[in-house]
This record gives sequence, C-alpha cells and structure tokens, in this order.
Amino acid sequence: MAGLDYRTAGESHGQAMVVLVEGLPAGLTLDQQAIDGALRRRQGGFGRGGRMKIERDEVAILSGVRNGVTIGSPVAMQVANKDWRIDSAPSVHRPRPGHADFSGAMKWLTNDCRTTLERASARETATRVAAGAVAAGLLEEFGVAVVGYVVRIGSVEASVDPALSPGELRATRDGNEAYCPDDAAATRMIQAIRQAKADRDTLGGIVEVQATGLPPGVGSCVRWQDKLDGRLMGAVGSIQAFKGVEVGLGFGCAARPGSRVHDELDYDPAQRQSVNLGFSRRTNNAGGLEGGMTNGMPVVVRGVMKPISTLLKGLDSVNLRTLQPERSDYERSDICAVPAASVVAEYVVAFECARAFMEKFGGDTVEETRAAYGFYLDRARSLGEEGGG
Ligand code: EPS
Repeated sequence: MAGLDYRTAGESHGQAMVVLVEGLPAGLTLDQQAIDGALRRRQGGFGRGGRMKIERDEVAILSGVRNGVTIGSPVAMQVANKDWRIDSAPSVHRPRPGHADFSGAMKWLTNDCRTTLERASARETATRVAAGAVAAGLLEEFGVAVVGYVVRIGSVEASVDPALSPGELRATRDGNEAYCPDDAAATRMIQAIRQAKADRDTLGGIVEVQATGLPPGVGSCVRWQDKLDGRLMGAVGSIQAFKGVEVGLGFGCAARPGSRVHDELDYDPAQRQSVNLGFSRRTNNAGGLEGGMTNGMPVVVRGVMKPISTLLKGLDSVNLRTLQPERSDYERSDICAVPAASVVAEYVVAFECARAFMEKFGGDTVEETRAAYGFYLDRARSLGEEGGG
C-alpha cells in the first residue's frame, strides 16, 4: 500500500499547477478554506512582484473526496494560472546567474532558458503548499500544529520569544507583512526590502518552522531514508532558492562541548498526559529530533533562502546565441520572497511530519489511525510502571 506521498506538475505560465496526493486515510474532512488561506498567504508578504497581482490562487479539488471527506483514493488538486501564455512567452538567451537558466539550457540542449525557467519557477510551490495544507489538516486531528515564520531578512534578525505558543506565534506573524513574530524586526525587514528595491537589488533570509504536538518515536533510526531529520532537511532544502537547512541548534553545535549541546532529560509525572509522556527537557538544541526520531519536544527546522536571482540591474552573463558577454535578462520577479518561502517551508514540514506520523500509526481510515495512536500513547505511558529491564 502506498504511503503518504505527493507529486506536482505545472509550469509557471502553463495552463495550471497540479498536485496528486496519495495515501491519505479515508474519513478526513478537507477544509478547502484552509487550503485556499494557505495559498493566499503564500502569494503575499512584502517584496512580492507583479505576478501576484494577476493571480488569485485557489484550489479545485478534482478527486478523492465525497461530500468533502476523503475516501482513500488519490486527491488531485489544481491551481489555475490566470497568466497562461507559455506558448507566446518570449525566449530567454541571457541566463540569470543563480537561477536554473544556464544549467537547464545545457541539460535540455537549447539556448532558450524559457523551457527550463517555466518549471524551475517558485510558482511550483503553490502545489506543495496545497498538498501540505491537506497534511496539516490531518496532523491537526492529532493535536499537531506546524507554524512557519521569518527570522531574518538581509541583515535584520528577529528575536522570537521561545515561550510563544503556536497560536501566539501565528497571531504575531500574521500581524505584519514580513510574516515575522517580532513586530519591531518586521518593520526593519520591510525597510530593508524597500531599500533593496531602490538599489534595483534583491534580498534573501532565514525562515523557521516549529511543529509541536508530535509524540516521541515518530520517524526511524533504522533506514537512512526514513530518518525524519534527513527528510525534513531534504524537503526544506528542495524549496526553490534554498541553500542551507539546520535542525535545532544546527551548525551552532560545532562550537560547543557536548555538555552544552545535549538536552538533559527529566521526568515530571505532572506532564505524563502531555505529548512528551512526562519526559521533559531543559533545552531543545536537538530541535525535537534524536536518531532520526521525534523526542516529544517541538521539531524546529530552519532554512536559508538566497536572494532572488532576477535583479532589476542584472548580473554579468553570456548570450547563449552569440556567446558574447551581456547582462542577464530581466523577467518580472520578486524583490524578496522570504515571507512567502516561510509559508512553503511550513507546509513541506507539515507534509513530512504527516508522512512519518502515518508510517507509524497508519490505517486505511482516520478512525484506525486514532486507535493506533491511542494504543501507543497508553503503552508508552505505562512503561515506567512495568519495571523490569
Ligand atoms: C511565483 C511566480 C513567478 C515569479 C516567482 C514566483 O511569476 P512570474 O515569473 O510570472 O513573475 O513571481 O518566481 C520566481 C521567483 C522565479 O525565480 O521563477 C510564484 O507564484 O510564487
């Protein structure tokens, strides 16, 4: 039986973006408003370009549901492109350094970068968000909340209060156009994007995603392909323009001795009914993952997005038809898409968490998943009472 998985198709100026989600249990109510809300948030954020004024992304759910509830068959979804003009869109002969243009032109043996950039475009992330929003709905059934937000744009760094609950994080993040849960930093981020636009330049940044409510033991240390940290890094690292990913303290682990990295374990019977089963940590440097498995603490993943490679002022390049030096082509683009990328990161993390959750608790119906999850929590909570070795 197929596990939870998805595939995407579509070009930026093709007829539509489509996604096929397989392996969803039957009995899950698909919340179209929630999916469309996620798509709208992805379209927004300060620093977006003209395309987002043309599109109003909405999903059409084409299969896999009856009266809005999943029936166990693949869920196909479509996001139509209003700016559908792939056949008449102009050729692009001067590749933008940093974009897929050059490598794709060589790969597909053409001097027209258009054929590559249509698929390489971050517009594809609309479909990843739609699939992730379905997965987030499944996780919600089990009390798991996934929140993504911006922690840095250019040289402006946010200070995020670690005590904020998922609801508080969302509320503060949604209060500004930088999608940052630190309002003062958000104002400076927006200023930095304005300055980049004035300089005819672009800006990158860092996004962070927290998934709370996963019990210990989701993921696996058995097969490298099943390690949840590896999957999360792959999913976030595959977002267009991402150049690095870290889990928890990440690269910060290198400079500290072990005594200042590992999260010491306590047992607090008062927390036994919570998702950590009573096993609390004083810190969360592991970002909720040890040995490729969740440990009951929030999963924390960060990713860095490079500045968009389409600069108004261009970059030095080579004309692939004449082989003469020329400035890179300008395609309509964003100045900064880090806020939008925080939405994409949120939903790719949600999908990977849901995939791992279903691998552990599975079932053809949500009811069976619920029963397996309940059984697991009961057994795990009673381990200390059993004694023995
Ligand atoms: C995007 C749609 C694209 C770009 C952007 C993201 O639309 P268009 O190419 O028609 O302006 O705005 O894509 C890129 C940054 C890129 O490098 O291709 C979207 O829907 O997110």
